[in-house]
Amino acid sequence: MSSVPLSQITLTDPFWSGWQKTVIETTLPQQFEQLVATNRIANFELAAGRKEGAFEGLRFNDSDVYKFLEACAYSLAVAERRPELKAAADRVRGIVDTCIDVIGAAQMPDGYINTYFQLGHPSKRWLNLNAMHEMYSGGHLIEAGVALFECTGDRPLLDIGIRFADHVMSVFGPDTRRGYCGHQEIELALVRLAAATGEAKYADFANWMVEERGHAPSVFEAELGDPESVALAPEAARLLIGTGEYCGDYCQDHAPIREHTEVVGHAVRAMYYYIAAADLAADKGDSALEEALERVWSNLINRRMYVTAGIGPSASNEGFTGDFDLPNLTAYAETCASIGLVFWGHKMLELTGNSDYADVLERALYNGALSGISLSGDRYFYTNPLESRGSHQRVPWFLCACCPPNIARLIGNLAHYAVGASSDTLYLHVPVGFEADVELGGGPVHLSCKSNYPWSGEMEVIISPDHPRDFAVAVRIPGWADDVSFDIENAVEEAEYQNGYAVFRRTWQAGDKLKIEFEMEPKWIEADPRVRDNLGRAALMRGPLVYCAEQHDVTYTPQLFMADTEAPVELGQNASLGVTTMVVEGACEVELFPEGLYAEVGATDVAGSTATYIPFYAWNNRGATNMQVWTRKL
Ligand code: FUB
Ligand code: ZN
Repeated sequence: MSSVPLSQITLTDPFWSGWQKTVIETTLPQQFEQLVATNRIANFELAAGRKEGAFEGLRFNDSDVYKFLEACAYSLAVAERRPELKAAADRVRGIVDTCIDVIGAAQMPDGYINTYFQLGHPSKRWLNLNAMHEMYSGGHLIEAGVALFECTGDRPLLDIGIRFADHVMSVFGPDTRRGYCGHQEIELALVRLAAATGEAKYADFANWMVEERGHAPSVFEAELGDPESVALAPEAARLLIGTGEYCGDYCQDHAPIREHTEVVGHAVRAMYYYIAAADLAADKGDSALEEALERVWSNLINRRMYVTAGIGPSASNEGFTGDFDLPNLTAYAETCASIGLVFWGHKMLELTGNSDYADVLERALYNGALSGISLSGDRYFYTNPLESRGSHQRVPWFLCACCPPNIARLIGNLAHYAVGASSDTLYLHVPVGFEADVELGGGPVHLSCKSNYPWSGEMEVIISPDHPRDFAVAVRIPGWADDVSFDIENAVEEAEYQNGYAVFRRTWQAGDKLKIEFEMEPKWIEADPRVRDNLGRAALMRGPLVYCAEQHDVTYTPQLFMADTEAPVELGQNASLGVTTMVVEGACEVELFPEGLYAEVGATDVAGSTATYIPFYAWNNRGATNMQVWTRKL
């Protein structure tokens, strides 16, 4: 199973086609303005000798430019099939060319590129792998180069990435110097580079780094004994606990990957690490590595993930704490971490074919990741708490701006995660609407899927091979759907059920119609009682969407609500947000506590109320206010 190249597929459902339009027309130009205003582009101009001055910003700011370029690549591919986006695409193309020109000029003759070091610490390269992000930034460069090459056929950025990769491999390797990336990223990028170039050496090198990590002696521990290395990033001392003992949890350097049992440390690092490992496990058919990944995945999904698929509750390590520790108000749940979960879930899906991974991918996509961007496409959340007392608010940019370009690249490349294909099967992982032209069963097939997901569970796929042919259409049955029905017009529908997919293998003729309906009833969800913050509470979901109550729609503070989870839930519309709402009519009570902090039991008055819930991803688009996902049950 692999993906359908963006040149062969267009998303057509109003939801995602709308988001892709917003990204190319609004998000990318707005992000470029920020990259310029914050001197991220200027850093390259300085390194290229085109300007005088000093480096500005965080040491991994180059990566934001690369990730932005990757997002541009996908949007350009999207626009190629959508003529109405041509003007926006031309603008983006101009921005891309400007960036590539200056990045190429900034690269050093030996292939090294990192403006932080080139401008401020030219003699200190590769001294502190743990904290300095040289491989991380370079990994994003490689990914951007691969994406532009794959989406537009252009080589210049790919070649810059290749020169950097070759440089890294001239410094590190099994026969030269032991090393791996403090913030995993280059591993997964090198795997992509190997696939794009056909050069297995890049995947072998990535494999070496993935496997070296966690074996004693730790590369990062050794760096802590080198004063020159420590001087570059004194915060690397966070890897020392108690009496000064090294603890590699933060960067998944605590044990060799095959021994991992729990997801620990910094959430984005963990996701990016396991993405590379899943790719390598697939390439090599390595079942022991696959088992290790399944173990860690199970710990994450069953004990450490929010209902929104936000992950990493703690701000102190931007990551994981312990099992069932999922506080709502203080949830860190970085946007990048949920995006990483979409990516890792997709790799696990491709590795195993099991739809459970698509369930999580979908949950992260429509909730924890999508909440990272405003409906207007130019404001962002870095953290995604499940409750707010009115101070949490999206902003146009961050000092540490990893999340904005990450959400732009996710949306641009969405077809990659939603639809898959093998030589004889089309997979609908997420029931998006699309038009695609793919090779199936040995010839071209046009596929058209009409969908109004996530608002409706009804879809219609029209399958048109150039002549009647045998192949399969495999439709994931979402974990949230209690009832599903399929209908093939003028035929007896017979599906085989495999790994959570309904597989229709038959001789398809031009114009054949497959109708799909997933029952999409509102549902109240409870958490395992060991999640103490959610005791006695429930969250409302419909289809893949988690809902929340936002002060704008209700008379009382959502935190005071107690909902009758047996009462009927009416569907409504919020035209300004463009979302389906859910209304718990009159079946909600509000506690009116007497004046003062404490009162005798029974002194509280109760008022009947109606609660309106909106999708979690759509909150905070009408100003900062109180919000809550988990409502107390009556
Ligand atoms: O370190 C690079 C990025 O910045 C991480 O992925 C985020 O968590 C933020 O710390
Ligand atoms: Zn981020």
